[in-house]
Amino acid sequence: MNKPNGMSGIFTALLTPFNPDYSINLDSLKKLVEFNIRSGVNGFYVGGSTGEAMLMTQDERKLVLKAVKDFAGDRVKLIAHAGSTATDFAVDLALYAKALGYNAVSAVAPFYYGHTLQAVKQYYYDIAAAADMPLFIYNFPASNGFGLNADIAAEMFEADERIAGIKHTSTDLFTLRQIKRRIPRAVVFNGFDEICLAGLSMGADGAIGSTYNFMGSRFVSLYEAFKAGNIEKAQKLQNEASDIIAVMCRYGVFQCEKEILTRMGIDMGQCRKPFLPLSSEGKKAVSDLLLNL
Ligand code: MN9
Repeated sequence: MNKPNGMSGIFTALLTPFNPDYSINLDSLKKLVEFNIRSGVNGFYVGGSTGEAMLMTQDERKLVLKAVKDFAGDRVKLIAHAGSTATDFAVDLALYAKALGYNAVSAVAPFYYGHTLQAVKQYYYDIAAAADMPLFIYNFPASNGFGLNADIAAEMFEADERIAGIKHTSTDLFTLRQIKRRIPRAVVFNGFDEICLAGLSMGADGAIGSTYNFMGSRFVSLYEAFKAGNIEKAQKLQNEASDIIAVMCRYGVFQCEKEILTRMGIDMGQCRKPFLPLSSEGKKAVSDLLLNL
């Protein structure tokens, strides 16, 4: 399988807007998709951590995958996150995304049971074989203890050519570099927005992140500045964004993102439980942030 086309640049890890009763708010989802496409992002990562997919039923996850494809069409690249605790659920979602015309699928390692490395690898091989399309490993060690290193990655890319890339949600950028060095065909996305520029400078092909929901144009400028060799401009954009993200981390990243977008005119609702609602201090902090956006 060849390197997938157009899989680079800034990808928004889409939030899922909810109605007051916590059902999915499709009107707002459409607005969010349009707003992000207008901001110039290259693609969407749909149904991941940011999308609260782990707090949704299988049918709801499919509903979001379908709605985003309907709204976005072929205007941007689409990666469907299909990861789950059960291989069968992940395969079901991957097949659904493929039928919808998604460009790639991705999956976080199976969480909760603390599986053996052998079992985790098999989970990815099963998804790749069933979906028969480019698969991005979602490497997020802090969430499930499974951390990809260059040796494991090299073995997996060697074993299945459909394994196309990695969403590297880790501050270990030496590992990112080692992966790029060992596996030239690997497409690697940086996963923490606060180190986007660092990830790019260590060889990432692009970045997938939650704060791009409302700061997409800023990170597109950062990416372009980096590519053009204008590091000073890229650093300025990163540092300003990092100051904003630092405040958000204190009060809840997704809650703050939803509050910001709601105040910008896209009604995002609350995060699902067990996320707590944004505190009054958090709302005050968001008001201050909005003045500087
Ligand atoms: O998809 C996001 N990862 C998680 C990427 O939320 C686990 C990031 O965008 C972070 O939300 C962001 C703040 O830490 O970098």
